[in-house]
Amino acid sequence: MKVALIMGSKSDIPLVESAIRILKGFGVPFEVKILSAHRTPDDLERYIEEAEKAGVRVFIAAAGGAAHLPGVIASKTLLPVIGLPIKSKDLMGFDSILSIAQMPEGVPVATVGINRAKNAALLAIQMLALEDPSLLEKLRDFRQRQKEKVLNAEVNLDEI
Ligand code: RP5
Repeated sequence: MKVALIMGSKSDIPLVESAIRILKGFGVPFEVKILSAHRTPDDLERYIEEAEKAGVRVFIAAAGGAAHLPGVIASKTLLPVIGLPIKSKDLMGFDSILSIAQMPEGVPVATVGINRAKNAALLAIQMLALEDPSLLEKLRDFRQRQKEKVLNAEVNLDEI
């Protein structure tokens, strides 16, 4: 297992699915858990230890609202933590992104945009690719396909 993807609540699943698809697509071994910094703090702590022992190299933590999950994970491990802010009902995710990004000095969390689950997965893969040439190759192909999609896109003036 290389990536541990943790989300704070079952309600986050739909917004995390695109990260799961990317990790699957790149063939990265990963595990997904629902654990909360506030509702299951002891289980979270135990899981972080287990994940480290199981060979996890990077954590992705998705959370909305007060969104303390990524920061709490970062406080318990020296592995990199990518924080994925989930759009909240009341404050549209501004609370989530600010909470995740504004970590105190000394305990960083790499924060992606609100609901940018795909980017969280890609960033994790880029980290793993530092020591894995085959993953790097897959990332090159991904970027190439992305580039071709943009260059092949056409504006149909009849449809406007
Ligand atoms: C956070 O609070 C979760 O990550 C979720 O985004 C948000 C709301 O959780 P629920 O009240 O839906 O369980 O902990």
